[in-house]
Amino acid sequence: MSVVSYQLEGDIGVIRLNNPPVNALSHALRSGIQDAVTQAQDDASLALVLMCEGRTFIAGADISEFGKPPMLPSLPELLIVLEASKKPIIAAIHGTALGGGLETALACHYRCALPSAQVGLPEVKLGLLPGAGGTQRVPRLTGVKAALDLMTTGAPIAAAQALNIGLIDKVVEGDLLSAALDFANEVIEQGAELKRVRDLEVDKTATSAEYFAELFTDYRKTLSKRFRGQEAPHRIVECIEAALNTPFDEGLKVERRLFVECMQSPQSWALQHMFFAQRMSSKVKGLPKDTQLKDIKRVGIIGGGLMGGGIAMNFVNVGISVTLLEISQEALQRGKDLIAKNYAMTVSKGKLTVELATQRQDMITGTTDYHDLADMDLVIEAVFENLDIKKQVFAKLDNVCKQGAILASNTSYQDVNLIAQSTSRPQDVIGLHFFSPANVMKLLEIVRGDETSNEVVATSMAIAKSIKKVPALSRVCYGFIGNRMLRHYAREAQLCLLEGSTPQDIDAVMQNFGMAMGPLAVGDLAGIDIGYKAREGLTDEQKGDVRTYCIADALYEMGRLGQKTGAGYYQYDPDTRQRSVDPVVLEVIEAQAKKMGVERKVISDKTILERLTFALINEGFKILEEGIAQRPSDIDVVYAFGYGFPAYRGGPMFYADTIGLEKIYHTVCEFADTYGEEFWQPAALLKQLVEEGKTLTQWANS
Ligand code: T1G
Repeated sequence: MSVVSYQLEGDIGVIRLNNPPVNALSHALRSGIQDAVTQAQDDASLALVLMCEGRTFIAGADISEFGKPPMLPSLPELLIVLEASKKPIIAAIHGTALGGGLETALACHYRCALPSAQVGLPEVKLGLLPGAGGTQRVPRLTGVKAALDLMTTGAPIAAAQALNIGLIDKVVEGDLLSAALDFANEVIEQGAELKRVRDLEVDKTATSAEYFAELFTDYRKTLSKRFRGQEAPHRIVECIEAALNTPFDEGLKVERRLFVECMQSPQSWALQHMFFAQRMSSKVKGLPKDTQLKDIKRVGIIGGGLMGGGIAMNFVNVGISVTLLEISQEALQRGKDLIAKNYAMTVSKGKLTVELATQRQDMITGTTDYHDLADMDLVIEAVFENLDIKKQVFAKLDNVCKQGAILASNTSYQDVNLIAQSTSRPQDVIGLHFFSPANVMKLLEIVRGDETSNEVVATSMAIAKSIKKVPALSRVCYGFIGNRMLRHYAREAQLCLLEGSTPQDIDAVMQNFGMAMGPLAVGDLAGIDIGYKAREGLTDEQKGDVRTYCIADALYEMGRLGQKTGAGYYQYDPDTRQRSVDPVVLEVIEAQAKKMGVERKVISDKTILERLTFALINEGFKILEEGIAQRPSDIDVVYAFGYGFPAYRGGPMFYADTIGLEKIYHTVCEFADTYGEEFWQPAALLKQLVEEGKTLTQWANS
């Protein structure tokens, strides 16, 4: 079936695009549009309508074509053809007109949209910028400030707002084609003016050159904080400055130059990798296409603490009712109060109305009786991280829940197989590991046990999508994907501390690398008591080398648990929670080093970075060779969405290919010589790929 069709409807030529699933501007689509517009120049039509079949207007350039040899017409060339049309072209928008899609609409002479439509320029999320005239046309319609906001956030806006800032001309009700034809006839009756955006000037009324200079300076400062380390946002500002200060065609040249720079940047390759990685992670290898999904209408959650309450919010936020079970009315009330506090915070930020917050909380029913879970379609246990307690909970669930209910544990470490064996239905047991705060963090680690059924795995993936999480499937091992790798990253942070660094040295290196927070600040946020208590149940052998936790234990024993006690690796302002260096910590570190017979020496930033990131990567290779994770990009999803790893570096495994596996392998071997093979055993898969001269991406695609 042709991706572009053209036919006359009365005096109007209608160009219909049909390139599922999102009408991305593939080469075929670009050629088809160009042919249709060219044909229409000489036919009986008086105006043209450009619209799309399927669920949305054009959602952008075809990202799958990036990096391949360019095929003409390019999108910028096509848009020049559209704008030069002798007959007015009306873009009729539904769904999401994004990126090159919105740019196509802007090259048309008029734009109309359904009330439910959204428009946006999300290129910045791919490390790019609108490269088909968007940076030059948008400011001419909306002014500079709205253009800056639209392009640097990449966030879509509703049709009404787009109308308000001048991006579209009309919001139309009812059938889109009929409304667009009516609009086109109106345009004809009013003289069929060719309103080319390129002919407009950026509005400078009542604003001085100094105002704009200051605006751009302030904006750049804000962007440096919000998009720390990222290049594309700053290039967008440069393009918009060009729109303000130079003629249209000059501005297009600036845009083209900077767009090409973005396309050639490792940051963009990494963000494009993440775009596909987060869509790939919900696909389960070997799962039959016709696997039945269970219908999840009622969800039970056990435990109304920080995690349970956050998990409950995910479900009521999408209209799924929750029964929240706690051990007492007091505990239940505490849980509900915590949820109420979370919603109140969202309402105070203007992100939610009071009515909706109330409506969602009303969908949470409290109970202290397990029998109230009998009809639940899914029950998620979020009790204390102790295997025996979890086994007891699942044994109770096995007794009360209906057949076919999914029994899930929010455990972050415990063996899902052992939990499943405490029931008569291991095929219905799975791990759904949420990340704190559970109502905010996007990652959901789905842990399949040896006996977990395909239906339960497939339904869990569907649940993740419905509650707007990004899933990653893991097999059972200690810490699954994320926390297992984190132990090695944290180990190196502790050893660097003991051997010569300070918390601020290490955290500065990792924050400059792009991590949301450094490992020691994260330790203070989570609480030093968490690790201490997790170690309490372990034998000395299980605890591992005492050097990897002696500092943490010393701080714990001093009552320094982190933010919750106002001091940990740092000290915290009681009001602002602002952290600052605490000289006491260095004394603790030096005392432990002395006790361990470790002579402290300065460790370079480069060594700190390589020890922490290569430890993470090496363990990631082991997770792949053991089949714990399905693919390298799933590990990247885990780290970008669960641990604050910079998406513009593509996640730890993509980053490994960026550094080069040979460099990593040889450095790991050097670390083995320097720091001992106990910690630095090169992964077999890493060694194998280096010997074969393959990248991890090539291995994953083989
Ligand atoms: N190109 C190619 N494939 C795309 C695509 C695109 N732009 N957008 C989506 N897909 C695929 C996606 O991989 C998935 O495939 C399927 O469509 C459904 O997507 C010159 C250079 C439109 C809001 O960044 O934000 O234009 O997994 O699962 O949740 O200035 O897709 O089924 O095989 O996300 O309903 C700018 C990206 C490009 C928009 C729909 N545009 N897409 O969300 O479905 S750069 C974007 C989205 C650009 C110009 C520049 C979302 C969506 P599969 P989905 P969804």
